[in-house]
Amino acid sequence: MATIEGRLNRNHPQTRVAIIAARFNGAIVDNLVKGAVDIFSRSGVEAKNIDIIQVPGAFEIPIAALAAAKTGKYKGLVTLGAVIRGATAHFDYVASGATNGIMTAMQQTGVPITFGVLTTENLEQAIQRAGSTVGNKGAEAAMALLEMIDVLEQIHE
Ligand code: INI
Repeated sequence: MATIEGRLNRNHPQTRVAIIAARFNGAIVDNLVKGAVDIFSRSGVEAKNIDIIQVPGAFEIPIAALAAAKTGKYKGLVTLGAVIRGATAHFDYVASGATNGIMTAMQQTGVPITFGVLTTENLEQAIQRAGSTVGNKGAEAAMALLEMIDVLEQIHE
């Protein structure tokens, strides 16, 4: 019997990744980016191998993720954004557009893309998930990405 699972203690000096970050709700997203970069740095991903791709809002994340994934340059992508219900009537469209588009980009390319897009009822919940009381979802998305990169490499071995 063989069990394949991602090793979190692996060093990643050759791993190249990109972070796709929405500028909308930038104060929140900046903290998600910091959390993701911190995890990558502590896992040995070199700063020169981390590209940060800025897009206007969460709705634009999928097209940038698809384009980045198609280049073949990246082992994986982290997507970061904050969609806050109180801020807009079109919350559901932006949130589901981002979610479905990111999943489609991942399925079309086979490149792992993790989901660090907050979808919250209000600003308070977003702040909590961006490095205060409920952890940092950017850091979690970076950890999930490193795990998936390792799982996929082992599947392909
Ligand atoms: N984009 C977000 O990332 N978060 C939001 O909460 C948000 N709201 O509230 O509207 C938002 N809207 C912008 C959207 O992502 C697009 O950038 C815009 O519609 C232009 O296509």
